[in-house]
Amino acid sequence: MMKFRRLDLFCRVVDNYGDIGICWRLAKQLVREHGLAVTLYVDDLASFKRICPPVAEGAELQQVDGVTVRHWRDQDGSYMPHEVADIVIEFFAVDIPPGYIEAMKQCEPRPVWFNLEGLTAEEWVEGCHRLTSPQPGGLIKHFFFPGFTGKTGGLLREAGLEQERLQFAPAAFLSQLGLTPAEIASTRISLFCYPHAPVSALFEAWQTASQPMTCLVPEGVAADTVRSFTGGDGRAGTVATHGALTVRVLPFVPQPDYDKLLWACDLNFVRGEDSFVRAQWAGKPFIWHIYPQDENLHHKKLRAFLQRYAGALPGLADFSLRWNGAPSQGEAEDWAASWAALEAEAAAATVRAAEWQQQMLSLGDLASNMLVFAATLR
Ligand code: TRH
Repeated sequence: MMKFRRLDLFCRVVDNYGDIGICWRLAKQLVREHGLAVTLYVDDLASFKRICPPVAEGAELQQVDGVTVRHWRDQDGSYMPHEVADIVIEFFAVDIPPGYIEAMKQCEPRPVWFNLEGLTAEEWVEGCHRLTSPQPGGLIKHFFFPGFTGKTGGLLREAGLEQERLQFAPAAFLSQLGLTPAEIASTRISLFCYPHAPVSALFEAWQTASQPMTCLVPEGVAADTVRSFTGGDGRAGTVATHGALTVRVLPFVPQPDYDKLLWACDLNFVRGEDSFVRAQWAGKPFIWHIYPQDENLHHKKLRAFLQRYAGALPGLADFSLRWNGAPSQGEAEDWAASWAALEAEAAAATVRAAEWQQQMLSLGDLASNMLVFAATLR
């Protein structure tokens, strides 16, 4: 089997943190678990630094956690064949610099070229996964899709993640984040959503909950609603209680700590792609706020996932659709009723979360699956 030594990963930060969040995880894992020399080309070091504080925003080239990080400024410049890696990954179909592609054409053998696509539960990806797309100069691009079935590349997951989760002690981590013993003893919910999420309606419903609840919100998330609930400036450390609900603003934490936050909560509101996948590895119930697309295309993706995940959880399915502004057949009149239906399913949702996690574990992990496939191409 041909041993690959070097891998280059091209990441463009469209907006938010998911693009770099996913690429950073993948880059680190390929170095740590597969011994590859990885160069991550990324165009936005400021967003990168939010999830990985050691990143130097002004550096053209830097080493971070064993990964070579190159600031990808533009599409200009020429490259020599020796600068081209054995495996080249474009994330989300970003355009690799033309000069780099010219150099790829001069490599013998040609590099393995992947377009790592976005995650969706829709069935069509099974037909597109691993498809080839011949390119000029004898180059061949392969589509590689993450997914939830054996006919896809599976999900990103580091080798030691599950072990680390099983050994994790939430109380120490939460008190380090500033939570009081009463907040730690309450029902804990993490809230990571896009600005258009109906948070104020939910806060209202939670204030009349039967048990004390603590909602943990990363700074900047649902900022307006958090400010009006807390009456503060919404900065990290801000906390307020009304009725049964306590809202505490957390700092935006380094990526590995975000996993711990998910492990420490009873229910996680997540969004986009990376936090969505991490919530599944946390083995806890979660509500997904999907990245909005034109003509509500995202509702189709959401329904495709709920069909696979929440077939036996009508309360969770209805709540998720409502949370994303998608029409739902659910009976619930309003948020209080929708929340009550979700709460009534808490035990079943927890069982389902653990079951689903095991199902996803059985698919292997995306990075290893990709390298196994790459080895068949040489
Ligand atoms: O930030 P996002 O909304 O990213 C999105 C999605 O990826 C979407 O698919 C993509 O099309 C769009 O960007 C352009 O959500 P996501 O994917 O969950 O990424 C958030 C990252 O931020 C994830 O890696 C976890 C990380 N994070 C931290 O490191 N610390 C924190 O405190 C929080 C809240 C998140």
